[in-house]
Amino acid sequence: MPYTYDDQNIFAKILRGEIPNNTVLETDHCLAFNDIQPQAPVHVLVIPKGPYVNYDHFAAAASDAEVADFTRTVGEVCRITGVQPGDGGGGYRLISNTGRDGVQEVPHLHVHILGGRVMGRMVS
Ligand code: IU
Repeated sequence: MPYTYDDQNIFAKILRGEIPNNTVLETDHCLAFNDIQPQAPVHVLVIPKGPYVNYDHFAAAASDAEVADFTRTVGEVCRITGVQPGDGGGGYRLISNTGRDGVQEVPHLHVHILGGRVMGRMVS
């Protein structure tokens, strides 16, 4: 599936520094920042710096270095924010809304990290 990246999307503007963000962590290939409408005590978005529309696009087109950095950044943010699961406690939920049926709003890949409270069961 070919993807056309819209460089006017809000996360592209954040990456270019045109819109401020509350950064949690920046790496060579990723930016992690607090969601402006948090749904949990910890609600961080992790995005790649590369122009990837969604998870499907990223999985097919990103380099191994980008994929590795993304995965490690998610883990590092969980450690920094204190939501990583210990012995029987903590933990978090990862969500990446993808495409129309996933009800993705911003067309730049992002993974939501949600934590700091017990999540509800996923029913929809
Ligand atoms: P979605 O998976 O595309 O639905 O999530 C988009 C998220 O981006 C949503 O949780 C918004 O609150 C968040 N967000 C943001 O953090 N900063 C912004 O300027 C905008 C949206 I617009």
